[in-house]
Amino acid sequence: MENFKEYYAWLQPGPVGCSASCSPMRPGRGVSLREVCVHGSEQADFAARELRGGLNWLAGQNICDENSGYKITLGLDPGIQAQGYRINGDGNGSFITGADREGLIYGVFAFLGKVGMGEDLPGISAESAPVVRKRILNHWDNMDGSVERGYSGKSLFFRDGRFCYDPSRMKDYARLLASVGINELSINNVNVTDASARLITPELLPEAAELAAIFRPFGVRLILAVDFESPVKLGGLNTADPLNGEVAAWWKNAARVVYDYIPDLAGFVVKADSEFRDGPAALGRTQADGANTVARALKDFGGTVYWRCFVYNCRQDWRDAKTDRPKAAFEHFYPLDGTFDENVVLQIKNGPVDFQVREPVSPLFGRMKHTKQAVEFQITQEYTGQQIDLYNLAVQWEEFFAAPISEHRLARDIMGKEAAAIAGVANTGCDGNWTGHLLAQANLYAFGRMAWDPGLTAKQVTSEWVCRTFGKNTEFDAITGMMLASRGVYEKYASPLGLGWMVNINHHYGPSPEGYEYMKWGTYHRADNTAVGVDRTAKGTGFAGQYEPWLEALYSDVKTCPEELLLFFHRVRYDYRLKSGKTLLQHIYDTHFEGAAEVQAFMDIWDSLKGRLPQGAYESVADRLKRQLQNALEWRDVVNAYFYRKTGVGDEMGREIYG
Ligand code: GCV
Repeated sequence: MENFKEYYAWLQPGPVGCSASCSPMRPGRGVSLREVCVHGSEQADFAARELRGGLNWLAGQNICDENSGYKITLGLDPGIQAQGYRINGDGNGSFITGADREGLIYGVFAFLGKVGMGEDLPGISAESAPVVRKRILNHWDNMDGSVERGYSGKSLFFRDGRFCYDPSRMKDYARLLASVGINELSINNVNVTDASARLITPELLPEAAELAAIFRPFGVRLILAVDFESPVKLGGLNTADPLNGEVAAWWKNAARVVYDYIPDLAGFVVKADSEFRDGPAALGRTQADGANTVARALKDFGGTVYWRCFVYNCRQDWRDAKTDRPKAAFEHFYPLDGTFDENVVLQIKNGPVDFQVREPVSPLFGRMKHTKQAVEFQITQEYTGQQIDLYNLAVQWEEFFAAPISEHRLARDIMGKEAAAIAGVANTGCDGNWTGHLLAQANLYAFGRMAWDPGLTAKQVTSEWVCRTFGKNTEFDAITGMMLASRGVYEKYASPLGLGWMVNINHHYGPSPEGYEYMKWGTYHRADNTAVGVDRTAKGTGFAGQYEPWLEALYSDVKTCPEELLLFFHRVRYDYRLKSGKTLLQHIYDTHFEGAAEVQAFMDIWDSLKGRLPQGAYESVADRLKRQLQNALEWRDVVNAYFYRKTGVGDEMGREIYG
């Protein structure tokens, strides 16, 4: 594995990407990559170049590419479902056929992926098309180079108020994203600043257009985050009221300018009426008024408005036990179902609160039947270990897709239907390996793969990533195993039974059981000396009533509520017996001891692979695991001490709890 570089992520060069037993130089049936030649029509030009480059990369030298040997033919077939591809082959050659240019590129990357994993060239056959047409990566990058909730170094795009990037690295990034099917990319933070608001002005648009040109051939279209207040801040108007004619005209003109520079811009993403940002509600208008005005400006250019539903009161009084933050998005948006324009997509966080380790599916999914929606996941690990702790998000996303949204439908069932898009907040930055923690690359990989096909399992995508990154080797199944376990382990030491929010304030790493308890953010667990959790049934805040009756009933009964969400929906006494027979309190103690011990077990597994993995990769992950253990021990001791102090009841097994 001497050519291994973390930077190459899952696109490692072939002789490195595979162990000796599956060298792609001899993929089988006598076909050597060197003997391959690539053919394609003019329309297939870019894809053919990528394929040649990819094969050279995998072969470790240039393929012969003469009109002889094993021929790979690229072509288009509009009969295939949009963005889809088909790959087949016979003894003499392979055919990669795309529905369109995008589909062809995806076909090429799928083919290269399979070669990289050691499949025989003639045997490679596949047919696939994305379930969800828009697969979006949202960067929260600021123009000063910082990244909100970024754990992988500085911004890939900006520095000191300007665009600043290495074009060849940017091309590698575009390739990485396209290789997992990501086709839209917003580059700036939804918390738009005065500096980034100017991205839609001629001052910065020429540079934005240059960036768009790098991503375009890879089928990745840019999105810009815009400020709802732009008509005031940029246009000098005295209001941003979406029903004001001048405001609507301002947006139309702004859109015309933007599309002059970037004719294929995918659209704008907007965070309004959220976390101190103004929006239509602040002006007495609805979210539909706001979204539709911007959407009408983009319509003629084929653009979409991604309107975020993260609208809630972030100035709540903790004494007010009636207002319940998870209810907010539904209250604002559900009554407006059917009133949004065709080119509005409501971007809804996967859960009703804010990317916690465990939340139910947002009740908006499935209930808004006449409005296009995007699921928003957080790939960057804000609440899930910040790319210090190992946390494989594919497991969480698989659970999301498999969760019921009504009696007869799972979240997966609306993907590609009401859910027209899947967006993920990026976990990438300027760090050499893109994601800080090497194993966090798997989260970006899984995001793209699962947005393409929400039916994929965490096991499939994680083992694929391990194989493509480290090579095909059964010993590496242990890596897949620990990655798949990692979400559960983190949950054990960080967040009992759907409680969430016991994090340190602001930066959100490490434990602080009452960090948010008396704050304005609406995130309370209300632990006292007899019970903990929030009653969100009809007897409590009524949040459960936002689901369809069947689901409301399921969540509202303490006996049928999934135990992992127990404290999200119920206020439960510490002596309540869980299905295991343990008391709630003992369960909390046990899981915290187990979680920390399981991190130690991860370290042992990783240690056992020393010498089999590239040294640098081994060391960088070993170092993160060491830091994770410190974090897990801190969580264990702080949370256990907290509940011990509340209850005065010790651990049944007599383990040390700091009183
Ligand atoms: C971009 C959370 C994060 C914020 C983020 C916000 C959002 O509250 O802590 O950093 O802001 O979500 O999704 O808009």
